[in-house]
Amino acid sequence: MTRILLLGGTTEASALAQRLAECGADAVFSYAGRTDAPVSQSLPTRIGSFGGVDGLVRYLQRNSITHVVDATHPFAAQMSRNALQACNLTGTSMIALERPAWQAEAGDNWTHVPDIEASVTALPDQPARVFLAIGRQNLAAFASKPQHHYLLRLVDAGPVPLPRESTIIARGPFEVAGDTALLRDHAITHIVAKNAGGAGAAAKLGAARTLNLPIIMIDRPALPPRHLASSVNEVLAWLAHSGTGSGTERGV
Ligand code: 3Y8
Ligand code: NAP
Repeated sequence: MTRILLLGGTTEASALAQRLAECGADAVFSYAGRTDAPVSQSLPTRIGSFGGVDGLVRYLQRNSITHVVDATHPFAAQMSRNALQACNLTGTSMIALERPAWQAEAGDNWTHVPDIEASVTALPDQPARVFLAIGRQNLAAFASKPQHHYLLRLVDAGPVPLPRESTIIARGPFEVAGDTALLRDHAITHIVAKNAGGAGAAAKLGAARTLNLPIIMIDRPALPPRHLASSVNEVLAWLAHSGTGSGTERGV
């Protein structure tokens, strides 16, 4: 009997959840509980961490999970590493739904950096006005350059560790027109972004192109080799062909 654990938190995960619900799949959606009120899903949903690899192994065993789909964000590297390890330990089938990295287009002004710390170093010393479109978890690193005015976009309100900042509370996905107006209204001179891929966070790339602004692009953390899919349909085909049920059961 196929039972699916869908590790979510991205637009693609939500789209896959919808498709699984439509075909009556036996699946559960998982959020980390990082935001106060995550978007509701069309699958039964669990919220909160598993408790490391051991906790995830116990979860897989206790819930008779046969397939794991890792549709987390490319920067959710710890979750992805844990999922791979737990699935190897329990012999659970796993696939990762990974969206392609963004590529700079002709005329774009991107500086690639390997991590958050390098993105701080890449900022100028002269005071600038910086759009930090990286969420909340990594803001503390920028306190070492307090001379800049930071425009922050966060999912939930809360204290931020930066002396000069303006905060926008918004949950994507975002549009180019809205991001262009935002960057212009705040006289932004630099953008820091994670190479998230996908459409949900791509609006700022188009806005930077329109306004001819430089982007400091944080490359994705490296992950161990794993079975990859780049679309929802590819995951559904994998589930249909690797399902363990007899021919008579509803495929997914
Ligand atoms: C909790 C679930 C859906 C999923 C939507 C996508 C698109 C909108 C764009 C900017 C960049 C950022 C951030 C972002 C985007 C989608 C997707 C995506 C970027 C929610 C969600 C959860 C999170 C966690 C949150 C992080 C933060 C990152 C904000 C829900 C809305 C910056 C990543 O306050 C915090 O602690 C926020 C933490 C991890 C990165 C960070 O380090 O701060 N996402 N984002 C998930 C969970 O609990 O498991 O609340 O509804 C999901 C989405 N965020 O179904 O429509 O698919 O990427 N999320 C980045 O890409 O740089 C915003 O502002 O331009
Ligand atoms: P992370 O750093 O890789 O994960 C840290 C720990 O959070 C994991 O080890 C796990 O705890 C728990 N966790 C993460 N994702 C989980 C999930 N879907 N279900 C249950 N537990 C989860 O992850 P993150 O970067 O904080 O991302 C957290 C969530 O936000 C993920 O769902 C991700 O898809 C979403 N998100 C992240 C970003 C981003 O920029 N990082 C952007 C958009 C959406 P235990 O080890 O204790 O089990």
